[in-house]
Amino acid sequence: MFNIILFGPPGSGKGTQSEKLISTYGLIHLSTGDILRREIAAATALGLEAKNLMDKGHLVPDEVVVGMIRSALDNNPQAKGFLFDGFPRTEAQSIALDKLLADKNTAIGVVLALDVSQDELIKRLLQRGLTSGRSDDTNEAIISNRIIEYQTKTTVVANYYSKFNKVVHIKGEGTVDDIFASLCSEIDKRLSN
Ligand code: B4P
Repeated sequence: MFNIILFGPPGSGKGTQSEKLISTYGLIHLSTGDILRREIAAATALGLEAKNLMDKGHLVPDEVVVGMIRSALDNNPQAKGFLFDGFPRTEAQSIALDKLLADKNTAIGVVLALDVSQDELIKRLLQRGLTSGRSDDTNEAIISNRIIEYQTKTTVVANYYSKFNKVVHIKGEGTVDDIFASLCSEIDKRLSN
């Protein structure tokens, strides 16, 4: 099993690159953002709680997202590997993920961190907001909150995995195909070892 965390600030290209990576490597895509948006669309109790937080640019509580990931891992016993997109977002989520994977005799193989400047992030998210219908993409103040949440709560995830030498930084600006090639090169190096 080979498991990857695709890491980076909101708008760094995680969702975009995930689509390409899962079809190339046959991984199961676990995007906590996508799972939460499905809960919102289905108007579940969890979705209503999540929408309230997401619309302000805040993170959803750790126990909620960890529970979602636990179920997804349990529901895919035959997976060749998982691509975690937008998860973990806090140190508590990182510790919980490592434990869930250890219980299944596996671990994170690599954390691929997309580096993108703040100006570019804001530009991309506002652009996406024109068509995505996502309420968290249309307002610059909410986008700024998401970036602050990332800086205060999520950058620690890279520090956490750096202690285990698992983090590789990738330039996240340029064409989607060039960034994809850089990501594949790092994955291929590890798969051939
Ligand atoms: P997510 O769904 O994870 O959304 P995101 O970080 O905004 O987007 P992503 O980074 O995947 O977007 P992409 O770059 O692909 O989270 C949404 C919210 O859910 C969070 O704010 C939080 O409230 C909640 N949540 C999710 N997970 C959570 C967790 N674990 N714990 C707590 N709360 C959680 O795309 C951005 C745009 O850039 C697109 O329009 C794309 O076309 C464009 N783009 C991509 N690559 C480009 C390139 N190379 N050049 C130009 N444009 C590019």
